[in-house]
Parts: sequence; structure tokens; C-alpha cells
Amino acid sequence: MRLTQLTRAFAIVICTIGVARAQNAAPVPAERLAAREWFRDAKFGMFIHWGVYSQLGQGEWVMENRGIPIDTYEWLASAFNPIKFDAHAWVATARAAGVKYITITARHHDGFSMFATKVTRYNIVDWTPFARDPMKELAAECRANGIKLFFYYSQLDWHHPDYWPRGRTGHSTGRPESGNWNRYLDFLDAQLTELLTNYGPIGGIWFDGLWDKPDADWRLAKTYALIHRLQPAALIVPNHHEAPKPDEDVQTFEQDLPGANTAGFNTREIGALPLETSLTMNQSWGFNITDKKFKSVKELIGYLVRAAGNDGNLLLNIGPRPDGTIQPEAVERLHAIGDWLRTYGRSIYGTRGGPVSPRSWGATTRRADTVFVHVLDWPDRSLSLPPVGAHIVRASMLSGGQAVSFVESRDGVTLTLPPPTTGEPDRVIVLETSGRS
Ligand code: JFZ
Repeated sequence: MRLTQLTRAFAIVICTIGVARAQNAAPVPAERLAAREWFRDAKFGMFIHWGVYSQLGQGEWVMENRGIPIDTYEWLASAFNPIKFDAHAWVATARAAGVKYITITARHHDGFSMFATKVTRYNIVDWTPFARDPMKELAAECRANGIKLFFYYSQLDWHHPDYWPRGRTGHSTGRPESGNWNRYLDFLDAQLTELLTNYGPIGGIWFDGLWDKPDADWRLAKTYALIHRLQPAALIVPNHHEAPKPDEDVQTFEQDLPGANTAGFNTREIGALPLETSLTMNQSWGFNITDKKFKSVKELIGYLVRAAGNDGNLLLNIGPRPDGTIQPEAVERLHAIGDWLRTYGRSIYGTRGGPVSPRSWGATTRRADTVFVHVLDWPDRSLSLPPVGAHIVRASMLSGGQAVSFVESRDGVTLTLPPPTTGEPDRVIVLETSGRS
């Protein structure tokens, strides 16, 4: 008896400490909460991997994969001259695709800054004949078109001498075997300050590369506080493949739907933050001149739908060419997705994951009392779902509006679908329900 009471008292003390801890975490201010909701509603973004590496047409890891030493890569950087770069054309393509945000590599692992920076000469304005700041031009175009801009920023650096001690990568670039880690982190903070002050309000920072040195002290709390102080509504999207850490705003999954781990490096743990899936359109992030393994429009729409059904966004990548143009294969697919969204967008934008979790045949999304059933891959006329949590008042095809007959039972609902048309990516059935039962 005494022992039980003691155990109970002990448990209460532990719980109280836990609650106190949780309360001690800085509350998330209203503008950032609103930005997170905006992000959840956005559902579709365009990822852009573009830099000095694009010139070699072998992806953004070419410096590491080919063991290119720093002086040789610096020469490559000095030749970068994307004369056909046109921010207006890029954003027009993004608009045609129906994306709500763009996430672009402001700096990748090669350490080359694709923006004007005062803290290193190794940047596109000071190092190349191009001498323009493409981030500035994009920021202006995005603002004019109501698209939010996020900056991808690599914490890993294969060029900076102070990236020391080295992590898993960047060992063959010929840097001195010494360096000052804290000075490197000061450099990161200085660049982030520039990105958060010189480009107007931005969507946030998409961090990558921490996985190169998972056990190092990255001073994350300080860097995150700096970002949120400079722009209280900017979101922090970390691609560290771990469970979310304090002050992060989005949980992102690389090449995988939320919670899946086919890529082998994502965590399966899903937290309460908004979710995002990043995906290559072919098999490369940065421009790869021989990679023609582009996913079909049907597959890409399938990813968008399944991401939404998993309550997440799709961040779909393109790797523009070194002259600044986007490959026709990518432009064509982006337009096709945009065309589809013009009809079906209301079953995607502003929705949340639906009452039936994703299935092999498709997914469900919902907005208020409306449930959208997305049938991606199902050959039969009749499709049975488990209960959708409310009575169905009416079922109809989103496109065309014809009624769909249905039979409700204790076990769920059986829909009789119109026959699939060849090549149709998704049959969307709108279920109007009487609210949650
Ligand atoms: C990272 C980058 O390395 C890559 O270049 C691209 O930008 C992508 C979006 O993000 O991809 C990774 C990161 C870590 C591993 C693999 C791919 N990893 O730890 O195996």
C-alpha cells in the first residue's frame, strides 16, 4: 500500500516535470502558426537544384563523386554563365504547374553561393561572368506572382576550410587538415542573415547536410532563433532524416511518402508538424544529361494525391540546365499536372488527409464535410471503403458531376464507379457527408 502510494507520488512528480519542460519550450508565435497552416494548405511545391555542378550534367554530387579538387572546381565555378536564365519564365512555369511555393538551392554541398554574399567571394555575383543574383530575380518574380520562395541551404560544405573536423564526405577536395568549426558556424549564420534580410519575406529555409556530421554541435538553437528573430513567419524545414527537433516547423521526407522509408534514410516517426515529401522527376536532383527516366504524368499525379492523402505536401524537383533553361521533358510534365489541377485542384489544395488512410488503390482527402475519394489504380466498377466517419448525403464525380450510386452499411460504403478511361490519372469521387458522426 505504502509502496503503491509512493510509486504514484513519484509518477506525479515525474509527470509534472515533463509538463513543465514542455511548457518551457518557447511558444510558437501566431504568425509562424499561420505560416504552418498556409504550408499545410499549399500541398504542392517546386524544388529546384541548380548550380555550378549543372554544367557537368552529372548531378549535384559530382564534386564528391568524381573527387574533383577545390582548385579545379573553382575554375568550373568561374565558367558558370547561365545567359538564358529568366526568372519570369521559371515562375511562369511554376504557375502553370499550380505550385504554391518554390524551394531553390541557394547553396548546395559544393559550398558555392548562388546569391550575393559579403562573407565569401565564392558566389555567383563575384566569381562568375554572369555577375547577377538569380535569387534576387526569383524573389521579385515570386512576390509578383503570389508564390512563396524557400531557400535550400546546405550546412555541409565541401569547399570551406573551416568545415572541420570533416564528416562522412568531402575528404578528397584538398583542404588543409585543420579548421575552426565555430568560425564555420558564424559564417553560416552570417549567410542566413543575408538570405533573411536581402530578399524580402521568404517562406523559410530548407536545411540539408546535417546528416554528414550527425554528432557535431551545430548550434541549432542559436541559428534557429536567429532565423525566427529576423523573420518570425519563416519556416524551418530540416532534411536531417531524424525526428523533429525544437523550433523546426516542417517534417520532410526525401524520396518517400510521409512515414515510409523505401529510400533507406528517412525516419518512420511522424510528428505533429506539417509534412512534406521531396521527389525527383527523373532519378536526379541536379541536371543529369543522360537521365531520361522521367516519371509519367500519371505517376507524378499519383504522388501528389498520395502525399495529400498522407496529409503532406509534394515538393517536386527539377534540375535546370547550365544555360538556365528547364528541360522540355520537365516543362511538359509540369504543364500537364497544372492542367489536371485546374479541374481537380479542389480535391487537393487546402485539404487534409481523409478519413480512410492511403490504400493500394488510392487515397482520400477531406475539406470540412466533403470527402474526396481518389481512385488511382482500381480496375473494377465497385469499390468498398471502410466507414468514412459520417453519413454520406450525396456521391458524385468531381469532373462532370454525375451521381455515383453507393450503398452504406455498418462496415462502410460501396461505390459503383464509372468505368475508367484509358490514361486517366485519377477518378475523383466527391462524398458530401452530414458531418462527423
Ligand atoms: C540530400 C542531398 O545530399 C541531395 O544532393 C539533394 O539535395 C537531396 C534533396 O538532399 O540528399 C541526401 C541526403 C542524405 C543522404 C542521401 C541523400 N544520406 O544520408 O544517405
